[in-house]
Amino acid sequence: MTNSSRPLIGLTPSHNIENDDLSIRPTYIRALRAAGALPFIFPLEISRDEIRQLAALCHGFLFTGGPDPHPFLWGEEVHEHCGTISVRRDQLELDLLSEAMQQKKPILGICRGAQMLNIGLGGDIYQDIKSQHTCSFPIAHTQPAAYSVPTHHVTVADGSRLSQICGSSRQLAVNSCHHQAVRRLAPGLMAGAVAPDGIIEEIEMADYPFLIGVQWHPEYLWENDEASAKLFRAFVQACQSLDGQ
Ligand SMILES: [Mn+2]
Repeated sequence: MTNSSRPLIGLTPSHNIENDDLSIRPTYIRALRAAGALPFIFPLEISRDEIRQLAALCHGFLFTGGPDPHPFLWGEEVHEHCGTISVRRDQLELDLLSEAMQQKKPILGICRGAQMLNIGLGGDIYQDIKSQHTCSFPIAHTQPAAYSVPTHHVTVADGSRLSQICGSSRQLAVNSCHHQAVRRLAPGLMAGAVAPDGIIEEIEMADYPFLIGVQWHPEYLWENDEASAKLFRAFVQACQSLDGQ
């Protein structure tokens, strides 16, 4: 990669199962470009060999937000409050995770993306926090405010990659637009941030170039929130430093 070229980051698309359209929220594109990357979107109609070929061109991967993974992936029946499922998107993301990790390339997961990292590595998720997770003060994880407004806090774990990236603050104020969440952590992952109700809001792998999943949406916060901007910059820097390996 020359000095003038930006690290190429492959994003997983949203899949509308009604009309088969693929889409991407421009907030992801803006956040990555502001951090110095060149983003593009993966197709769904693609073979495993083609995923490997495209992945080899990428410097990093962003697993984006979206609706609900198929519970068969972790051996559960579909809960009555599980949302829309795209089997083809699930499959792309599981295949891409496998290829990305074989190539030891940086990975960032956001919301559903974080959950897919955990599922792909052998963990599982709550299909519906409200129905499956009880506590004395339930937090509004589906927030009653615009996505650009933080509505709950997370406590960052000492010694986590997230704490190195975000600096001194042990508490981060985050937005929250999810009804599912990581339940059982996959082997090799740790919780780098937890909400006051005990919901895991960040996962990371210590023994890997860069693998972080956040349950919140930093792509709606980075313009006014230094911790979110730092997260995107750290991800893109990890993609850049891969060059020459
Ligand atoms: Mn939340």
